[in-house]
Amino acid sequence: MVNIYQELREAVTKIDTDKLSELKEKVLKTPNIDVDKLVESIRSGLEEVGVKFESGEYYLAELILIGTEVSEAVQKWKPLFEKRETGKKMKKAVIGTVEGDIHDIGKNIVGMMLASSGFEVVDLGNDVTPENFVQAVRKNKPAIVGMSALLSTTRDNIKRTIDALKENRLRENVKIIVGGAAVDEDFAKAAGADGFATNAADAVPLVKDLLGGI
Ligand code: B1M
Repeated sequence: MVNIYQELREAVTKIDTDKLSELKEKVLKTPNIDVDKLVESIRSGLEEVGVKFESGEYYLAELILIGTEVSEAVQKWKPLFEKRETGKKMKKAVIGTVEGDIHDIGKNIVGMMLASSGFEVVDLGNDVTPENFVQAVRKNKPAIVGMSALLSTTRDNIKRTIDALKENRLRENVKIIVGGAAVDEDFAKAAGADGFATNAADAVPLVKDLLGGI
């Protein structure tokens, strides 16, 4: 039997917006939705869309369409992420997609997961310059800074941001985690980050671990 996660993955991959609209509602009405499986089905569906875009099967207009649809779905499903709420607010996390990069679906999910685990999340949005990260860290004094990068042309802006934090003597006060399709463990280490998360579900235990197991 096809389950809701498979249906969702297929609707994303086929850019079937009618089916996706139906599933946006169905997900909210389905009891005991597994949020991690939900995220994985849209992530893997979008990954396949990316492959089809690269091979010329899909055009930019289709990439924009599915990107918008999935962003809307994720916002609509926000209550599902909030169900994991632990109650008390803990430490602050400043997050953003780095300069030059407007991909924000993954970063938004990471933000919701952190918020649902008790972090106070300051989301700077996308295309965030190193200077804006510096200002936000100075103002909010977070325990965590999280950066997302999906383009190979923008991932070096992670290092530029970390360097800017160092120049402003703010680096030693924060733990920095990075993620997104353009980065991996080795890149994270070379850029000077404290950790890398392959997916949103891994981001939460990673930050808790970096903060001494809170
Ligand atoms: Co673009 N895009 N895109 N795109 N896009 C990619 C990234 C690409 C791989 C597609 C491809 O060609 N195969 C390719 C990059 C190639 C490269 O650099 N090597 C690409 C390109 C080329 C482009 C444009 C240049 C296209 C053009 O204009 N010609 C352009 C660039 C715009 C810009 O940023 N300046 C562009 C534009 C867009 C849209 C705007 C149309 C849209 C984004 C909409 C939006 O985000 N609001 C879009 C989309 C949808 C994609 C793909 C298909 C899907 C991305 C996505 O949302 N995935 C993508 C293909 C791919 O990723 N393979 C592609 C779902 C999301 C849940 O996964 O973001 O990986 P992800 O997040 C995961 C983990 O990575 C992790 O947790 C998340 C959940 O598990 N994670 C973190 C992410 N951030 C984290 C941070 C953390 C921790 C974990 O800590 C802080």
